[in-house]
Amino acid sequence: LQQKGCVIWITGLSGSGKSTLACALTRALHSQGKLTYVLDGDNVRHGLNRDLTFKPEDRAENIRRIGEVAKLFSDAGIICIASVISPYRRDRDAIRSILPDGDFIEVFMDMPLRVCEARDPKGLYKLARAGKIKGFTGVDDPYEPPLNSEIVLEYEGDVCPSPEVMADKVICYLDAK
Ligand code: GGZ
Repeated sequence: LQQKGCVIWITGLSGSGKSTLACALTRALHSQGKLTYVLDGDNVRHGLNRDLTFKPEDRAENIRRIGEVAKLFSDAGIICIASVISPYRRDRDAIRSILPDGDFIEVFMDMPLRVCEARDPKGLYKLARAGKIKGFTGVDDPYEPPLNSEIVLEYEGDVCPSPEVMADKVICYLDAK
């Protein structure tokens, strides 16, 4: 086998750019001939996880299932990219603990809430502020930032790096390993 699998776990607020990064990362890895698979929280919630709500215990189950599936891909030698809010530290650490050392690479989209909220690509923050969505992460539900993620992507000065630049940082990390 040419390739070793791993799990790249992208965590952060809604609108922080997780899915966009997952997409850019996949493109970049494909161009190097690498096999990848993206598990996106929002997509998986339409199929495998359509029985789950956004209550803490359902978020935990969402993350547990995505983590288990990601592990299967990783075992098969595929680079699995999970883009999920995964707001609770405990849930993320549980995935880390089921993977071999070094195979869980946590990427923290450290974008300020005001920026995510200003982007509001689906208008969900607006609905949450209006009380039409309850328990929205960052508004009236918690987000626990990672304490020692492998990679932190943040504003440089006051600009957000492009998805390609962010993807490059992740790839540099993978290459260095
Ligand atoms: C957070 C919510 C909520 C609530 C709907 N809280 O930015 P999006 O729209 O496209 O992606 C978000 C998605 C979050 O799913 P995850 O599986 O990543 O969440 S978690 O890890 O917490 O289980 C958002 C939308 O669903 N969405 N309601 N209340 N995000």
